Amino acid sequence: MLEKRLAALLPFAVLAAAILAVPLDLFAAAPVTRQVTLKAGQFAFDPPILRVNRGDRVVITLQSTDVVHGLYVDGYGVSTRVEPGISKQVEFVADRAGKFRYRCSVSCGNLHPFMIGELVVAPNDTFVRAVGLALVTALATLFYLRRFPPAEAARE
Ligand SMILES: [Cu+2]
Repeated sequence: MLEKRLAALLPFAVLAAAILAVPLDLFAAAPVTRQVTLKAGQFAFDPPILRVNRGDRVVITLQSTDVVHGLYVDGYGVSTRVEPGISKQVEFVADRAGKFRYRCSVSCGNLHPFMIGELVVAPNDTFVRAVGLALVTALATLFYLRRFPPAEAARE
């Protein structure tokens, strides 16, 4: 009888797997353009952390508050340099989720190696998947209880 019960739940398992496997983009919030002004100064970036969602277009206006600085974003290969008084714009699509460091790429003083910030690209779909899985679990439970009521189970 166990096989029959498991077989009855199979469609739900398939549905749950589909929710996990479906491409990220279907669940993602509509991508937006993030305009950010990033100020580089000895020896930090302001803001030190940039948070975006996967799929967002990121437009960074880089400004220097003192000497010549650079910007290099790990994993995205974004690279530019900026002179004081002249802002520089770079843009890219944050198509990979994760944490990526951005660093100054122009030797700008003795603490230059510590001039590091962090780009956080959120996967942008976890919540929707969780809701989907919870719904499938609830449906499967209801279906299972109707199909195999506990009273009948005792007789088997
Ligand atoms: Cu620098």
